[in-house]
Amino acid sequence: MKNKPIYVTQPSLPLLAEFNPYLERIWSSKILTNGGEMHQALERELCKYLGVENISLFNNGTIALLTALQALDIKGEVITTPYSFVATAHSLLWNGITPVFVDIDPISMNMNPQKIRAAITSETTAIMPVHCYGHACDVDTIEAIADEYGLKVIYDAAHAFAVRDKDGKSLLRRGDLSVLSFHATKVFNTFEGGAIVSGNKEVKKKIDQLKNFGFVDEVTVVAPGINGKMSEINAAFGLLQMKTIDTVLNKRKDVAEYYRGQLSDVKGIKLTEDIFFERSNNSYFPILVTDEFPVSRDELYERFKEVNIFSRRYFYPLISAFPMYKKLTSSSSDNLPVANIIAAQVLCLPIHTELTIDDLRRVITVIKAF
Ligand code: T4K
Repeated sequence: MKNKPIYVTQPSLPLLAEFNPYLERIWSSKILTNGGEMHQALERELCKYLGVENISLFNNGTIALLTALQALDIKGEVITTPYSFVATAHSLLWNGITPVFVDIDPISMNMNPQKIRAAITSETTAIMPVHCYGHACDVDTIEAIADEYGLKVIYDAAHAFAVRDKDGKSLLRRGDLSVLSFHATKVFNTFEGGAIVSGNKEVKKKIDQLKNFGFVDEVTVVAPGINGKMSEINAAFGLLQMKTIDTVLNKRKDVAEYYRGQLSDVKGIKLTEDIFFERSNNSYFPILVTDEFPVSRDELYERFKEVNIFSRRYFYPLISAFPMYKKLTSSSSDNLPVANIIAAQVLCLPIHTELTIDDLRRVITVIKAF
């Protein structure tokens, strides 16, 4: 008999019975969407919990990214990272913007700020870095360069729920906007969902209009907006998830600490270092399988699969390798040497709240068997 499957992630779910009272309220109000009671309550609770001024909820992180670019009127070229989920760059293409990829830093695996200046042209209007795996970018350096050249900064913070920066404050308050994903695979999930964190009320107002077709009132449309609204059912689920988020973060921390303890001295396995932040959310547990390990990253990935363990190669292939990006000058491997190496070595181990100690031992046993 095969062992039970272990997935790279599983959503943390409350008891179904706990969700029923929320559903009953929605059923009796008959308000299903368009900024109802649950939606407003979740925006308030998230602002309080995350320590930010303004949040606009969305139906997913990708539509939130598209809208963030529209809200700041970003055009021309945007400097970004090839080492991310493809939605980061797709949000640029959908807005008619050309992504310009710069290489990543080998330690943080985030955009290397030292590479930004050389990528700036007269067409550049913004920088879109990603806090990959919830690891904070070097925000001070990125924002200093942006200020010098008059560029906007939109962080793809899809992985960075509740991450604090080195001052102990919310990482999400940095830059002009930060975009979150509340997808089922994320630390905090609303089934599907996302949000934009903005620093001022005027921008939030614009974002809220854009996610509602551009309506300002019943008869006035000021922009070609989109339908990016989060439904009441998703918002209600988010309110319920807020009750357990600290337990979820602590459990993830325990898993990460176990892996670190077990893997720190395995020859050929390199662990990431948390350098720029004080509180990580452990949304992923990436390891690098280097040449010193007895088998390749892909052989280890396949071995895991044989024993019903589903690790993932986030983020391989690089975004720049996909057909719609391949022809860009900035996609050449000469321009992205570090990203190419990391993408060939990375493997994300299972990390979520449902993992038992036996599950974790199974993962470690596979690695140590080589
Ligand atoms: N920017 C960044 C940096 C992102 O990482 C993402 C999304 C976005 C933007 C866009 O945000 P959203 O528009 O998605 O809100 C997943 C997710 O679909 C995607 O949200 C996420 N990043 C990306 C990194 O991963 P897949 O194709 O790897 O997911 P999938 O379906 O293979 O799921 C992985 C594992 O999770 C499964 O083996 C089992 C488990 N799982 C998955 C789902 C969907 C569950 O247990 N339950 C579920 O409902 O893309």
